[in-house]
Amino acid sequence: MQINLMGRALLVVLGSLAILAVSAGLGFAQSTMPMPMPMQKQTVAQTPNAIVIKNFMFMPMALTVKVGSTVTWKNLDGEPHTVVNDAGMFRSAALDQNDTYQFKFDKPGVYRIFCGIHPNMKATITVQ
Ligand SMILES: [Cu+2]
Repeated sequence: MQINLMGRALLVVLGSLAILAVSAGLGFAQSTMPMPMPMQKQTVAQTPNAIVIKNFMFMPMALTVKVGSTVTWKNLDGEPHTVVNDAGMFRSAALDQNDTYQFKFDKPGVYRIFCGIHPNMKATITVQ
């Protein structure tokens, strides 16, 4: 009986930890993605030529588009980010959460971009 009770107690403790972990995860998701915005997130996911900035990363990190395409960046982080081309062709203002930036690529080539605030954030757009 005692072993059974201890086993149950252990299960209860583990269950509580799992609930805590899940609620912590939800809290994090809500802080990076406010509730009124899920529709916009879907729109971005379905929009071709879109790069999402999330968790201090450009996603996708490599994107290939056709000449004449407009690429849209959207910052989902609570921290501001910028979109800067290393050749100086374009540079966004600081993008706050859910802000977007667009650039139209009229010439084929490989365009490297980074975040001016966090230069280790990089992505490459190939225009062909
Ligand atoms: Cu950044």
